[in-house]
Amino acid sequence: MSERIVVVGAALWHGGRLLAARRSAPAELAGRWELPGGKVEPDEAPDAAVVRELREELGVDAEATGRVPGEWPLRTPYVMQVWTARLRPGSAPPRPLQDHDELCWLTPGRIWDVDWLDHDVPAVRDTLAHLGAH
Ligand code: 9L3
Ligand code: MG
Repeated sequence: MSERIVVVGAALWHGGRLLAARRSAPAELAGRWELPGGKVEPDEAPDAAVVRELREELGVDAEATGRVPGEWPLRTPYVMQVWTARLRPGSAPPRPLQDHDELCWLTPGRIWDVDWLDHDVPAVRDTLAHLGAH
C-alpha cells in the first residue's frame, strides 16, 4: 500500500483578490508561485492545517471557509486539497515569513500573470470557478 500525504493549499480571498505566494525554497521550486499551505500533520484536520499554515507562513489570523471540491496530484506521495479562507477581523496583513519571498493579491483577470507551480495551475483554475470568479 502506498502512503498518501495530504497537502492543503489555501485560497485566501480578500476584496475580490486571491493571494499568491512566491516560493523561495526548496531550490527546485524557488521563483514559482503557489497557493500557500503545506502538509497536514498526523491527527490534524485539514481545515485546521490551513489555519496553522497561514499563521506560520504568513503571520495571519485566518479561517477556512470551505473546501474546493476535488484533489490534485503533486509529486508522489503528495496530493493537494484546496480550502478557501479569509482573514479574521483584526488580522495582520500577510507577510512572507517562511518559504516565500514575495506575495501578490491577484484579481481573477490577472490570475495568470504569475508563474504558478505546474501542479497548482489546475487547482487555481478550479478554485476560481468554485469562487464564481472567472
Ligand atoms: N506544494 C505544491 N503546491 C502548493 C503547496 C502548498 C505545496 N500550493 C508542494 C511543495 C512540496 C510539498 O507540496 O513539494 C509540501 O509543501 P510544503 O510543506 O513545502 O509547503
Ligand atoms: Mg508550505
